[in-house]
Amino acid sequence: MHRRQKQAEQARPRGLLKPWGRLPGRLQLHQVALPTLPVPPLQQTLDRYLLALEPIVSREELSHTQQLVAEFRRPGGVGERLQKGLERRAKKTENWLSDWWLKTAYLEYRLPVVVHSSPGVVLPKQDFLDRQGQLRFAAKLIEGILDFKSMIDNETLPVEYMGGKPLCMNQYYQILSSCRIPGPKRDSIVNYAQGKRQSRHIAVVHNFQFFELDVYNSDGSPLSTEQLFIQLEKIWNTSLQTNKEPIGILTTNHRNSWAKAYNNLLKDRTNKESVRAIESSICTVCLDAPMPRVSHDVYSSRVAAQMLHGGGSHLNSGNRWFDKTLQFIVAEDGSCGLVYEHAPSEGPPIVALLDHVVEFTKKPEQERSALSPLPMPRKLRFNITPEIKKDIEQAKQNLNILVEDLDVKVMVFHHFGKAFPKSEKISPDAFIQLALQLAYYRMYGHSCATYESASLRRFRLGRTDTIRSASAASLRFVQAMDSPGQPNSGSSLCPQEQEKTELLRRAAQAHREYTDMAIQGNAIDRHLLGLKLQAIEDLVSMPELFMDTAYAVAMHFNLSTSQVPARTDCVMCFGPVVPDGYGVCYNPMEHHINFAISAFNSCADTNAARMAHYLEQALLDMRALLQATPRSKL
Ligand code: COA
Ligand code: HC5
Repeated sequence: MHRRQKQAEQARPRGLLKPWGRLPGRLQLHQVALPTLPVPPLQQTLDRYLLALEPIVSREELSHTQQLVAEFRRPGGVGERLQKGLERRAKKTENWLSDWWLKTAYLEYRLPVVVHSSPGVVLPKQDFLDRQGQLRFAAKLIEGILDFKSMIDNETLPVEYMGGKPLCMNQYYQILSSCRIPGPKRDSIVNYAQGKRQSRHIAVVHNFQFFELDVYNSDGSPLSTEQLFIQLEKIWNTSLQTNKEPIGILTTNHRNSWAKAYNNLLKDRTNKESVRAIESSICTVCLDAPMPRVSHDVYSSRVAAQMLHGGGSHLNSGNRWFDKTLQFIVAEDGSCGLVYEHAPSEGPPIVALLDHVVEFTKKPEQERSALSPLPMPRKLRFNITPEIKKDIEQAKQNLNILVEDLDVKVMVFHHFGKAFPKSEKISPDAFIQLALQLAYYRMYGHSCATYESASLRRFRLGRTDTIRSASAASLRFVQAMDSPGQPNSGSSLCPQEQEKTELLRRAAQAHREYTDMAIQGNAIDRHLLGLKLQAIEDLVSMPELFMDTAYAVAMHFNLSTSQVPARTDCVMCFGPVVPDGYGVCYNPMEHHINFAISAFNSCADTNAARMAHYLEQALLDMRALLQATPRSKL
């Protein structure tokens, strides 16, 4: 290594992810030019924290928290001390938050990745109905993935922009050839994207049996669709038995249990080699058994659940390695999609890859060239000891309970899409978030702490912050929406309708302002988390502010939501983050909106289909309101 480069390497701050070493030259230049994530001013965050509590806690709780905030913020107090610590950290690191976030939100989170962390994506149903069609589509899909990979490898992936600002591209370099590894207290991520050990194979799984499939020719060119099809057929034909142990089900367990089972599994050399082959693969392709037939109206919800968890140990849940960052799923009945392990990346880079792959699958196949025979893909063998068998049985049981507990409802809202709010000069995202507030309020009679993901990718190594969609303005709007009308005072337009419209517009404006503040790095959630983690790092006693009931209420997100726009007409889904909450993911298209709503059956108070129903009604009522009050009359 060149001396100066070596010095630069050594000077680099240490972190869990060390992307700089991996990024190629041109991108590195792009990355270094990105701004670093700011630490917001302490007083600003505390003021905004109190505002955010207003719609979700009682007056008494709020006044108690006001006192705690006053204590925390006083000159020379603990708040200032922690803030200084954060500012020092920001000077020393590429991004003061990213390693902390990765650990707190993912690697140290102990619940199973299935349902609790890994999102699923349902792609439009394909029109094949048999194995030939399934394998041909899977082959095309793999070719599309390799095409996208070549853009990453050659640095031809265009830099993305949001609101005219260039975005951090680091996540694209973390999604292929990577895998999560369970650990007793904290997991880790391995990445085989570059260097000598760069991956050349994918892992294919069929009937719970894993194979290592080399996807490059000896001259380095990717295999063609035809070649891939032949290789997939070989895999299929050597994995016809359906009585195999679903070894992959181990990855669905609680992380501590899985970490123990992992150690045990890897004691055997054959097992270790097989696990390494899966971990180091570019991605996994799961050739699934068909789902049980269901009626048309529950089909889409059932597929979303399939993508999230595989349907249970008797169906396809063992046909996965859930720690693998990217798993593409192609079932014999034409349903297909993806499940991804969330730690290395947010949804948008994954969806950009999917959009590319889906478009690629629509291209006509290229001219067939003469095919030289390829070696048989390597079957990955596992020796199952009685102890491993016990771990598998335990994992099966836990997974089946989780599968039974998950309630998913997909709703394609087809009355209108982004175009309608735009025509009313309202941000579509704000409109949808307000509809969610209205639906929740109508169901429960109060507002709840609401999380919406905001991208921090304007900053180097940025991930997300939280848009708190429940605001004083949203509460005023939802309360007004169903209050009994005043008698019409003779004008053609009921004055109350006008007032509601104004409240809707103001609340939408407030949401848009919060969004802008969040994507500029000035939201409150990650800052508060940073102050709390700084307190832990400095070994000062935990400030009372973080042990307060109101803080717990604010962090208990009964509505956990995310907008993930895609060019493909796909449905994206994830689980709730609290036992009595909803997960709501939406993909707003121009003339319709795809929603997936999740809840837990074990909670008597939540119901995904009911929420979907109220959401549909809320969206329709809001449109009717706006249409009844033309803007010119306001
Ligand atoms: N009048 C007319 N049009 C408007 C408008 C208004 N008042 N406000 C916004 N629009 C338009 C926008 O120009 C945009 O147009 P386009 O469809 O041509 O691009 C469109 O409406 C959508 O804008 P909006 O609904 O306001 O949302 P957004 O695209 O700005 O997205 C977030 C908001 C929060 C989703 C986005 O900032 C973000 O952070 N995305 C990443 C989230 C994420 O990472 N999710 C996954 C986590 S894993
Ligand atoms: C394919 C869609 C994936 C969306 C996943 C997502 O939104 O994850 C959120 C990430 C974040 O940091 O906000 C977390 N959330 C699912 C809990 C909203």
